[in-house]
Order: sequence, then structure tokens, then C-alpha cells
Amino acid sequence: MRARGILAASIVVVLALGGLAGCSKKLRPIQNLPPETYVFIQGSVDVVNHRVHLYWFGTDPDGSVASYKYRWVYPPPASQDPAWVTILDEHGSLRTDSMFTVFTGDSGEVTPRFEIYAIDNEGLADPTPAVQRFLLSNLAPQVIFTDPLGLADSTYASATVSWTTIDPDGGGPGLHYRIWLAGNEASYDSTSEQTFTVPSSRFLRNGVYESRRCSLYVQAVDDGGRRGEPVLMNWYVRAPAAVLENNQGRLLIVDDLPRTGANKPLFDAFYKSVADLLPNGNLDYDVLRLYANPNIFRSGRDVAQTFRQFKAVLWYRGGETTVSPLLQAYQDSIGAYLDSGGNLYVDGLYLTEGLNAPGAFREDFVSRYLGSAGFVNCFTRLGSSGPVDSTAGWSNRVNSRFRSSRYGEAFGATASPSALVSTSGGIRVFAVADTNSVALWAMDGQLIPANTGFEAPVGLTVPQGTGGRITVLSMPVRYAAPAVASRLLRRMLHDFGIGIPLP
Ligand SMILES: [Ca+2]
Ligand SMILES: [Ca+2]
Ligand SMILES: [Ca+2]
Repeated sequence: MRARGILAASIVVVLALGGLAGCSKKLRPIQNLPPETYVFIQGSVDVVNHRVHLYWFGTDPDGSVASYKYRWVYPPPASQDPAWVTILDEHGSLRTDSMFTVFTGDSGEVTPRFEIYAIDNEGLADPTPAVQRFLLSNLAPQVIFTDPLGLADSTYASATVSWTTIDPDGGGPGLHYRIWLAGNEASYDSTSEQTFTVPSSRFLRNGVYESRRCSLYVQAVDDGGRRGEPVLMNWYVRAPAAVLENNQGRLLIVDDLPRTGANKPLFDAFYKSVADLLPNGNLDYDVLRLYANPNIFRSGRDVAQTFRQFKAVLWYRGGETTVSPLLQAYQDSIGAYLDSGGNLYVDGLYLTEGLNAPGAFREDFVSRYLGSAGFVNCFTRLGSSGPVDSTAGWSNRVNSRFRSSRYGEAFGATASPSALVSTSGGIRVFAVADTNSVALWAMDGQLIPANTGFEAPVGLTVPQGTGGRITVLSMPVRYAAPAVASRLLRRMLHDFGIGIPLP
């Protein structure tokens, strides 16, 4: 009642001045009359949406209306004397209508009243504000997952979910979402986006990552404060490895080969045989088969958060003559992992993009993380029937000779890859700044077309500023015979400091 009290007081003052004038000279023959205020809505008043468009106007018999003040008064226990709010348009001018979003909370129905009064050009207020009572309704918003993970899916401690929302009466600009894992409702995450990546830390139990089924809830809260029914998604979350050190597994092996393929068992067995040499054998690493779990990475954060649960990542593509969509899409997150001290080994064809040569990593990734100014190009036919042109794409023959001065191995290739349709080969020759970073050389004249007169760096191992390392071979190491390939891979992984013993 404070505002009304002030109004009453000002009226008394005006009357007193008027009375004083009447007793002496006629300083002011007519006292200022107050304005009158009217409010109305369009349509029925029976039950109105909680977002309501109100109109009002005021008249002043001896002047003009200068401004309006309004308030919403909710039924008790809410205050019956909330503060008045001055309403003006964005230019500070008089305003006579507005769209209001009324807080309904979870009841879905509320009976507030709207009060408004005009103030005239001499600052005098309408002593009897206009009042309109309402029965306002608000329907609950509902979340629907657009791409839920299922019980057959698994992730590490990271998951990205997206959803759409149905709110029959809008939802408005205040619509937002609460997200929590079962048991953590009290400390939910909030977003106004319709997608969310659950932070790894939310999956910790007693400070540790565990393999277990997880339940994720998403709940919409609309502009009226009404909460919808939480929706639930169940899937399986894997600990990085059976044996963890500082909550990390030693190695994540990413099998980026199709489910079927003539040489797939050969590659799978080869990488496993080397990883099994870790101190606790297969308790120290995990294998992610992308073909069996195609939904595991759905955002850059998924990749970054998953990689960070491992000291090192080994990503293999065998002799695939395709561009890896995941390496291509998430290379920035992979770079962030390297920046934060992670170790990455990746081998395969078409790993990097160059002149007339497709590949997953952009050239700026090569310059930033691989210490190379780019590639050494050759001049060859693009595809079996394309034009002859400059290109970064090279290939090799069976028995092409390769050597690693850094790791003290040499071999003749056991295979010669085919080329991606209409392009040159999948091997890249790096224009390295520091030959100490060369992990693998193609010897003089051994590539297709022939690298006559020079040895060609086709694999690099480059330390990163924060203690991490990236090792990239632009052909599968298993093109070497198994014993040599195994020794070479062991030496390369030994550089990561994850406990792979030297041969
Ligand atoms: Ca007046
Ligand atoms: Ca009035
Ligand atoms: Ca609603």
C-alpha cells in the first residue's frame, strides 16, 4: 500500500494548496484534476493463455497522460502489495499495450489481477487504478529426444543428446531445459539450447569412472515456469579401462574400419597384439569399434572428453581408401586433446588433405601439429582416367622400400593400395622443418610416381608443447611384415610413455 499512500498524501497536499489559495488571492482558480485509467484485453476473459496481450489508455480532463505504472498481484501467499513498474516503450515514450508472460509455475493455472494507473503531466496519479482479474492457464512443455541412445549403445563418460520440444501454448523466450543423470537431480545442468553434451565429471561415482548403465533425464521449463515431465534415456557407459591411473586408461584403440573387409581381422589382431604388451595387458586399454557404435561421437566435446579419459589414442584405418568422416569432422577436438597433453597415433591412407588430394586433416592441422609447411607434390594422373596434374597424392608398389632412421627399422611393403576414385594415391610426403621428426621415410625412387633423388618423409612423430605427441603414418604400418611392423609400432608407442616395452 506504500504507493497508494504516497498518492493519497500528494492529493492532500494539492487540496491544502487549493484551500490556501481560496483563503487569500486567487493564485490558482482550478486545481489539477487526476487522470482516469482503463484496461482491456481482446477476446474472452474466461480462461486466457499465460501469455496475454493487454491494452490500456488514460484520459486527463485538464492536461495529458504522461506515464503509466502497472503491477501483477498474485493470490496469497504472494505479496498483495508488489512494487509498481513504470512502463514505457524503447524510446521512453508513452506506451498503451504490452505482451505479458505470467508466471504460472507447475499449477498450470493462476488467478492474478493486473492493475494500472495513469500519471498526468503534472505528476498526479489516478487514485483508483484500473483492475482486471484473470484466470490464466499454461500447458506443460514436453521434450522428445530426436536421437536417443539405446541400451545397445555405449559411450565413455561423455554423451551428446538432442531433442525437440512441444509446448502447445508456446514456450516463449524463457523456455529452457534441465539435464541430469539419475541420482543427480538436485544439481541439474541448465541450457536453453536443444542439445547438450554431458560433462565427463557428471559420470563420476565416488570420484571414479565405472562401467554401468546410465539414465539421463531432460526436462523442459517454459516461460511461465511450468515444468514438463522429464524424459528418460538409458544407455551403457564404459569406464576407460579396467585398470585406471588418475582416472585414465592407458590407451584407447579406435577401429575405424568397416565391419567387413578382407584384411580387417589382420589389422585388428595386429594392433591388439601390440596393445596386449601394456603392463596390465588388456586391462589397460579399450577398443572402440566405430562400425558397432556409430553414434558414440556426436559432438566435438564428445571426442575431446572421451580422448581425455586416455593417456593415448591409437586410431587405425587399415588400407581403407576413403576419407574418415570422424577424423575430418572432429580434428579441432583432436587438436585440443594434443594441446592438453594427449598422445595420438594414427595411420592409414588419405589422412591429410593436399593439392588435388582428399584427406581428413586440413593443411592447417598439418602445419600446426605436424611441424610441416605442407606437402611435397608430384605430377601424376588423377585416377585411372583423369588428367595429369600436380598433386599431393603418392602411392607405393609391393616391395617398395621404407625405413625409419629414428626407430631403426626397414621393410619392403607387402601391399600396394588402390586409389580413391578419380584421385591420386593416399600417401603424403610431408615438407618437414625438422628431419628428427620423421618416423618413416620412403627410400629414393620407391614411391609411385618415383621420388627420384630424394628420400620422402611419409610418417612423422612430433612432440607437442604440453608434453603430448602426435605420430602419423600416411600408410598403415602393417604394410610391413608382421614382425617388423610390431617392432616399429612398439617403438613408436613407447614414445608416448604409456608403458609399451621396447622390443
Ligand atoms: Ca490533470
Ligand atoms: Ca481511476
Ligand atoms: Ca506452456
